[in-house]
Amino acid sequence: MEKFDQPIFVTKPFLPPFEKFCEGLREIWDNQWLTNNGPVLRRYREELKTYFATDNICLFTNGTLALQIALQGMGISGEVITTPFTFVATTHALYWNKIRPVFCDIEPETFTLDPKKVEALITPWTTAILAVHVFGRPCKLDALADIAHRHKLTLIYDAAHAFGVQVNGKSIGHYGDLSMFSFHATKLYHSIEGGMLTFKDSKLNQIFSYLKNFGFKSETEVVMPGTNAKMNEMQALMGSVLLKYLNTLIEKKKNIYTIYKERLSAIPGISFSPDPAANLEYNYAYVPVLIEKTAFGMSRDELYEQLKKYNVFTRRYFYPLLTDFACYQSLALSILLDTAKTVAEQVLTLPTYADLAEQDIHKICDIIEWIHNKFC
Ligand code: T4K
Repeated sequence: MEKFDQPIFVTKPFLPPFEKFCEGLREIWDNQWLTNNGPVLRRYREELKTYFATDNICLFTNGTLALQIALQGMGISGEVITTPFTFVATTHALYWNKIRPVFCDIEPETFTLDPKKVEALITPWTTAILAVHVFGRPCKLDALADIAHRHKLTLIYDAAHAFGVQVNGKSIGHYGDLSMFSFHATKLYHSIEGGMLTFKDSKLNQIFSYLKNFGFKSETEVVMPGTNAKMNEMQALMGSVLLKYLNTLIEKKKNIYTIYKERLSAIPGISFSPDPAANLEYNYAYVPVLIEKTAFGMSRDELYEQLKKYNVFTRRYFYPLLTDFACYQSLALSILLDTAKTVAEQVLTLPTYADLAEQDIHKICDIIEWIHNKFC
């Protein structure tokens, strides 16, 4: 089996035609306005308001700071129930707000927070649930809303992976009290770096605007200890230009996902999450598969290493579990995280990006099939 001539990475940012971006750059040059709530950002925010059908939108320089500010602005404190199967930024945002993360196990099918296990973790100090629509798969929205309502907890979603996802015809950003989206270059949709909050309580608009700009109310008044988390004009321009490509991007990603699923799900030891339910418009942002060692013939880690020899650089999102990182290892666990552990040990995310050629997807599948046949 031949290896690829060039490395195939897990993702590659989608870029608009060069001329399209340059048209917008001309405006920025003419304005000589680069950041601090410039005209391009203000226009982009209006476009997003229309897309999300809400006025409650705030833009940030990245998703991590957006989430940190969300927690600060909503006054979340004490303990927050969250998932260990996510990118480190989810838990770091709690840490920066001096909040204790209480880790709950995940569901085996969608890898999202398991609502059946949440309630037992609630204590008098619990103030919120921070769940993650990991890989863009929605959490159990109704069950989590019910728990949050009954226990008077704030329900926050890390929707970093879920831009473009719709549930019951509504954007996923409409569920829970607040959602954070990441527009990092590696995401399905991006603004080079960037982040966004959507939320229910319109009073938060003002608070978040203060917090992302040092707490300034006017030139001489600072009303809260804010930070600098503003999105700049170049980021806003990229986000605005790419918004027009969103549906095309999702279509391309869906096609890639479908080919992988058709080709690989027949191989023993490789499994995919169940197909999205009828009420869900999924964004196919990632292609996570589980590799079960006995049936496949080698472990996920061995396959990950083997694939590198063919110039295929998959990723093990999200391994290790957050609870295994040095900075969180000492946190006491209230329950076993068996499903999260298994998923973290078996998960492999396969390359997916808009210009990944069909023949290359088939070649990646051929290589995986070949490795399986050779070792099994
Ligand atoms: N919550 C969740 C659940 C998240 O997943 C994330 C971020 C956040 C919160 C925080 O949001 P941000 O503050 O980032 O907005 C990447 C991203 O940096 C990170 O945004 C993302 N999650 C995470 C899942 O993935 P790495 O360390 O895997 O990135 P890196 O640099 O290894 O890139 C992955 C591959 O992409 C590379 O192998 C090559 C390719 N690549 C990357 C970049 C940056 C390119 O081809 N071009 C590029 O410009 O974290």
